[in-house]
Amino acid sequence: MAAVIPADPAPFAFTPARSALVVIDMQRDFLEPGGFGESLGNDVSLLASAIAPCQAVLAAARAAGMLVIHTREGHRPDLSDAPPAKVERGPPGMRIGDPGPMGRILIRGEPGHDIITALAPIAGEPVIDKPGKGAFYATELEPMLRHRGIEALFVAGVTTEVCVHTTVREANDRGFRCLVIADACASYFPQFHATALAMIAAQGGIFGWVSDSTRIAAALNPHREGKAA
Ligand code: TIU
Repeated sequence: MAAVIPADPAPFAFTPARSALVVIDMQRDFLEPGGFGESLGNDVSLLASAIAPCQAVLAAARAAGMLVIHTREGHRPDLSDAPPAKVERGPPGMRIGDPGPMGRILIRGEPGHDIITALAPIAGEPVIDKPGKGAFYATELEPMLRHRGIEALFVAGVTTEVCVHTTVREANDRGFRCLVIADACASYFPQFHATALAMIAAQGGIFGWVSDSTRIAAALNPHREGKAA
């Protein structure tokens, strides 16, 4: 059954069975001290505001029986999937692949690459490992969505203007309608967060819609599994 969520610039219509929640890169490497985010000179505490809203939309999506997908940004231990243009960011000795307090920075299998405990995936939720900023680049995400008939994405995670934006732009070009969950996203730069959200909703929703976790959880509530909706 179709439902509607209040959103900017216009209400967002969706069918839970044809929608997925995508939680982008809520990893220790970005949210905790000693990881990739801090190595780039950022105050990682600025991302904590997204955790509780992510928990709220995860709970609502799971209760509604929606597909939930998590992503992680990271690279192979031999860095064969990491372009030099990316590795060369940040100070030498604190770059991708260098050792840090949570293991090698932004490397798959290291403690820093894990999704934070508060948002850990549960059984049956696919985790997409991505080498780039966008979740569609060099991953299985698009066929995974097509096989399940997904046409709308609810997008949360970090950072708003980097991996969330890139993923939403990729999704929009592939024909998916994206609802970005403002308070479930965060940036090391609050002004970039605000501007990135404004950019999505501007021009009549040039590549998406913007809403928040409260409005989304309220809209999903009548669709809880086992309830008539
Ligand atoms: N640095 C920054 O803002 N973001 C990233 O490097 N990756 C993600 O956004 N996940």
